[in-house]
Amino acid sequence: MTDVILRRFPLEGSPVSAEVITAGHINKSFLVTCDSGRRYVLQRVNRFVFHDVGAIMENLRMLREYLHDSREAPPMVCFIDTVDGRSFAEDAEGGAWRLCPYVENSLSLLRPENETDFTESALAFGRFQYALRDFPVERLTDTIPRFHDTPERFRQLRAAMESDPCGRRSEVERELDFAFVREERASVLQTCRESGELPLRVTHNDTKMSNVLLDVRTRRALCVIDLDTVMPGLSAYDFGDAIRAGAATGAEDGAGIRLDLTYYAAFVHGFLSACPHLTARERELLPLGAWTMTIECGVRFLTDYLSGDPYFSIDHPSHNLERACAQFSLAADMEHRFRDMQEIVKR
Ligand code: GN1
Ligand code: MG
Repeated sequence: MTDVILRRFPLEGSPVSAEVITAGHINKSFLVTCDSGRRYVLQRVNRFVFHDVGAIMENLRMLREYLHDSREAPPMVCFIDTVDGRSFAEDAEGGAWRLCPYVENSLSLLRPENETDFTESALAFGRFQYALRDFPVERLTDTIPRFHDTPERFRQLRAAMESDPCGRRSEVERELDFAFVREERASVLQTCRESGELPLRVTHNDTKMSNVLLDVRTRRALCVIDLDTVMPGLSAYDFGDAIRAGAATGAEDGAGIRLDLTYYAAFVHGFLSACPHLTARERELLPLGAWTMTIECGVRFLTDYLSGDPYFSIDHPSHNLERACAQFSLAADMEHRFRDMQEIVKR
């Protein structure tokens, strides 16, 4: 399949290999090497998740154009148009494929290896948000509507629980209780968004460490990647999702994970220094953002488990349940350390 698709793109040389890149739960990616030595990343976008690939590519085009002249902006990866001038190619089954140059001498870490790595990711996501602070957010299409609308995620969980299509509900009563007693607090950000108390920003919305490329030698951030969910959002989403994924004591599916406050502080430092434009209220709600994104992610994993795992790719049948439990364990630990989390932001 990749051979046929690659013919639709103007490559430097002929492709000699296409290896699967295993990172990511949604899209399928390949590292393509050409006989010229040039390397590319070829991606098949998951259309079950992203219904309008054209809208994603149009968002990215607008952002690239806007950032083009800005000196402070971190570089964005550029997708390569097909030979017939389209932003992506379609295969016979309706799959959507796109291509970008592979960033040589770069490194994508699943988790930060030290605090400096994590601060670098905070600087990269913070600079991205700062550089786009005056971009008219309303011009961006919501590529996944209500993506971080936490109350909506709870409604989806309730629906999956009630229909219980796989008969898994009885296994997860404890996790359901854990989630639903937190529903009200987890809805606070959405309420602030709707009331206008928090401003809409251009946000990345999937700010895990692996979505920043680091220079292999200097370990400085080169650019942010995985821009499919760049949409109007809250600064707390980007801060929060990064903490959820990178300031935990273990992997996203690791049993009993907790918050590492040293990593948390390293991220706060980088993010706030890159984002001097945040309002006092935005800064104040960053810790709540970390907790909310963690609960929300747990709710999404649990919903997917109850639904028979249609959304996130899994390694084994109970994977989404393990992920949900890990997120809830992390959120519970944040509740114990919430004062410290707030103090660190204030300082
Ligand atoms: C998904 O595909 P990936 O790994 O970049 C998901 C994120 C979740 C993340 C959890 C479009 O991201 O929202 O936080 O898994 N992306 C989408 O690891 O749903
Ligand atoms: Mg992603």
